[in-house]
Order: sequence, then C-alpha cells, then structure tokens
Amino acid sequence: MHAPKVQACVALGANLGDALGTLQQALRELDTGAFGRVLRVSSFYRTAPLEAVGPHFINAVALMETQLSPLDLLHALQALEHKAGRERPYKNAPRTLDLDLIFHGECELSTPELTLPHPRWQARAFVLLPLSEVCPERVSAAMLAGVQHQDIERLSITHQTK
Ligand code: PH2
Ligand code: MG
Ligand code: MG
Repeated sequence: MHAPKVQACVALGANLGDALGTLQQALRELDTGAFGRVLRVSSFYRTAPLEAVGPHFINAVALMETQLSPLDLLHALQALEHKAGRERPYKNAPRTLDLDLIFHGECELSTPELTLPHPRWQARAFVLLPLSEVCPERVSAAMLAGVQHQDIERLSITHQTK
C-alpha cells in the first residue's frame, strides 16, 4: 500500500554561517526523493530577525510533494537541521538552519511536538511573502497588509533546481 501524495510547505531560514549556501544545499536534499520532491521554490529573502537576536536571516519557502506523514516529515527535517550543525542554546537563538513545516495538506494537528498549520505563519512576512510565490491560494491581501511593516528584502538570486 502506498501512502497518498500530499503537498507540504516548508519554510527555510538561517542566520549563521553561509546562510544562502546552507539553504540551497537543504533544497537539494529535500528534492532527493527521501522526502518526496520539491515542486516549487520561492525567491530568497533577506529579513531582519523577528522576536530573535543575531544577524539578518535568509528565508525561503518550498512547496513539496511528499508521502511522509507529518511527524515523519518533521523528523526528517530535524535530521537535516542537525546535519547542518543546528544548535539550540536558547529559544530563537541564531541558527545554521531552521526547517519549519507550515502546512501538510489540510492536516490540522495540535500536539506538544507539532502544530499544523504552523501557529505563527500568518504573523511573519518571512513566511507569507515567499509562500505567496509558491502557494498564492493560501495567502490573502489582508494577510500581506498585516505584515507590511516588517523588514524584508527579496534577493535577485534564484535557486537552481536541477
Ligand atoms: N525564525 C524565528 C524567529 N525569528 N526572524 C526571521 N527574520 N527569520 C526567521 O526565520 C525567524 C525569525 C523562529 O524560528
Ligand atoms: Mg522557525
Ligand atoms: Mg523550527
């Protein structure tokens, strides 16, 4: 029996080390088949830390197709974060790689380990703007208006998928 294919949105962020290079490597790994495949990748954005300290972030969003369950996908994302040297000395500490599951199909979940959709996705320009590129049906003009004061700059670099 094959699990059904589901579209999932993953938000990527980093503000330590070679943030852009780490995001590009993570996007290649997300597309290797173990996770499923990457359908679309947003632009990269340079963003001011929100409720966090440290250097500016590079953020992006990937739309994926996966057969992994929400928790299996979460654990696979955490393994990639670990591989990229992620450390968690305190909440929202600067990080080499953060991979957040924003949506997993229409799954709604509230457990200590995982909440779906991601609880803060609508409050964050660094999620909403890239998400509006890869999944415009999920993002409204009112949502974008709500985050327009946040400091975010779209970069002209594009991700080479193949
Ligand atoms: N992630 C956070 C908290 N604050 N700010 C920006 N600009 N980008 C992020 O990815 C980010 C953040 C928690 O994961
Ligand atoms: Mg995060
Ligand atoms: Mg995270």
